[in-house]
Amino acid sequence: MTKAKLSILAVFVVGALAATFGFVQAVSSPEAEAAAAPAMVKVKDMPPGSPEGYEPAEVAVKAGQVVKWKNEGAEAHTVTAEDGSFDSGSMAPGAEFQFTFPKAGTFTYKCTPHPWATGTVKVG
Ligand SMILES: [Cu+2]
Repeated sequence: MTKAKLSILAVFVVGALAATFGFVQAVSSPEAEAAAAPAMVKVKDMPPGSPEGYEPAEVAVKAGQVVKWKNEGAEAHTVTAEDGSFDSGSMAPGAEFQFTFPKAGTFTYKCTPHPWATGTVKVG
């Protein structure tokens, strides 16, 4: 076998190993299991000055878990991270938004049109 053919073979073998490893990791990771059960947050209307609006205002999840918000109010709302890591954009009444939290930390968010209403996601 020529050197060129050997290096093509080597690239193929390394690629196949990487693909297999990636597949096994995706199937068996705790993230994949946690993702099966999203945490739900209801979004309610937000009277001026009231800090309430997200119910519950704080949820605790594991890294890799999904949090799902549903607008149960009569007005449009958003779910907008203070650090910019996620943003639902305007959610019409009945609309849903979900986000997967990849790593541990405390993430606060607010409603852009009603910034007095805030929520927190604690990722362990
Ligand atoms: Cu709002």
